[in-house]
Amino acid sequence: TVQHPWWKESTVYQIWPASYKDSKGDGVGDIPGIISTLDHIKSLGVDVIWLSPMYDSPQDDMGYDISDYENVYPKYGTVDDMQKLIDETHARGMKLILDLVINHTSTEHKWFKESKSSKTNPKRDWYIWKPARYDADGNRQPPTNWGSYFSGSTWTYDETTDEYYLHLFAESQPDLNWENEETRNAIYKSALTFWYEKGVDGFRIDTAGMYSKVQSYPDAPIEFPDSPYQPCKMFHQSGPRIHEFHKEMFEKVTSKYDAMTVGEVGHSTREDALKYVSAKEKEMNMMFLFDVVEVGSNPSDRFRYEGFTLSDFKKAFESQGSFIEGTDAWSTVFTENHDQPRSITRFGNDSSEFRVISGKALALLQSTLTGTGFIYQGQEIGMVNLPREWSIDEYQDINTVNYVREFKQKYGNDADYNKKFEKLMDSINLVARDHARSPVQWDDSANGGFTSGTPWTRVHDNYKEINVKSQTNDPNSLLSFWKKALKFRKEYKDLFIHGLFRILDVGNKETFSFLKVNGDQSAFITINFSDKPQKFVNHTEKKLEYIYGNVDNYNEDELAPYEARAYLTK
Ligand code: TEU
Repeated sequence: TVQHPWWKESTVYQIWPASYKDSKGDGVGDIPGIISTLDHIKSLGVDVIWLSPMYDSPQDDMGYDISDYENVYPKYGTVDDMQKLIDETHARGMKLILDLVINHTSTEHKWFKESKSSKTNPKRDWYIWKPARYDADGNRQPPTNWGSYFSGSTWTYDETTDEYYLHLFAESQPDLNWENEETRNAIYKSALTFWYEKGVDGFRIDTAGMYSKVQSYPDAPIEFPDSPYQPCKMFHQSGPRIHEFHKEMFEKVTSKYDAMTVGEVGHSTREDALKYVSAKEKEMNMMFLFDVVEVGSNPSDRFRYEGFTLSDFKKAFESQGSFIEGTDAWSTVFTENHDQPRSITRFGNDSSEFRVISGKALALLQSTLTGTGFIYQGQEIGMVNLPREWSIDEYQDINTVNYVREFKQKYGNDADYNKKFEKLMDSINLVARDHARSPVQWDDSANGGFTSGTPWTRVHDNYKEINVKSQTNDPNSLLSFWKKALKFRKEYKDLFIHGLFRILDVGNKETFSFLKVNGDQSAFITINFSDKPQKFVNHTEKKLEYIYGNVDNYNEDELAPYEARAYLTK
């Protein structure tokens, strides 16, 4: 049998520190809290933990705004706590990867403070500064019409030197200037080497496609006529020098360690995708693409949600994963992360009748697909989106908050504002990032056992019904099903982790059936994605041998609502 690198056959569990487990009662999750749950994570069948940013930060974007790469946010703990987490994770035979946020820093980082202090400061060129433009009436305007991912312009004016700095995300997240070699070396040393030397096993690379900007900084074409600022991905996504930068980072740092790297690229042509993740290119091991998580959403504005069909969903898995076939590249499988809503609400059915069974169907689906698998905290117990009745004030994510502020400015005086706002609330309730950030529900005690204090963000009302403790000892729980699914994933890894993916019923709007093929072996998977029974169809010409499914006493000829089965073909 072929010997594969460890990161290909690993299941990764993502932790969002603020909302995971609070050990001290200040209402915010922390590193000792994580350490106290390592056995839970291990018992799931997880091999690698990915910890979202725990670095020192003013927390404008929950730690994706870093003020010091070499320190830990005090509410989460200390560098010593991190060392303990690394060691305790290793002691259980698991690995730990961190988030690598190096497209931008916080405005509170010392590098930026120096850079903004004067035009002649040695770090001036470490960020991206441009002079103003002036319109016909002599009014000062930003250098381009680019729109930020978090609403408004990508440029903020700074009086000290009468120039604008670039920030693709929040005003407090200035983009680093990757054109400057000294800057790149400082990033490698502070953000990568510092943590590799402490024993971390790799990184999830944030916004990995955005470092190289088109240097002429042109205006973007008008895509949203109702906005002064326009999507500008074409000028910073997979830009002219991006592959050169990744090759350099790999050569100078990553290649020195037995590391796993997964780049958050999101949107990419498949030609570029292969450049990022082909083994021979020596850039990174694998990447996150957003075909699945963004299905039905406008890729430039998630809240312009349009809906999707089951066929779109199937094709999204294919375009996201199958581009590696016949190459030396590798892919990822995920349906949740900290930027996405809960998968049961988004792709399954979160009604009390179908929540658990559709969660199991999604678990079976994810566990039979090719690539390295990722699970997000709370997904293993089937946490669902925040209730629709909750007010907008419960939403704290900068993405949501800024969007709503801009929406009010735009439409606040319209006669039908309330109607417009309720429509926006529908899509916020479906796709906002806040849904992933509500505290993990550990048991049925106050605050779901997340904290003994006042949680920084509201705990979901359903924690008595959905929590880790009650599911741990229940063999029929979603948690127990995930454990089973991850076990079968390893047992049949040639098919599930490495096999080719062949959709069999692409146009069918109720069922999702596919083959996983490896040489002359194959598995047949069929899932009912509707709330009605569907006829069972064996799309293969072969005999089937049942592996597992989410209905115990199943009917040979019929799939129950959200029933999922995996078979070997004979
Ligand atoms: O996200 C970058 C990204 O491209 C998106 O998923 C982004 O969150 C979305 O378009 C906003 O609507 C990464 C992190 O995952 C995210 O949490 C950070 O906010 C962002 O980078 C900035 O560091």
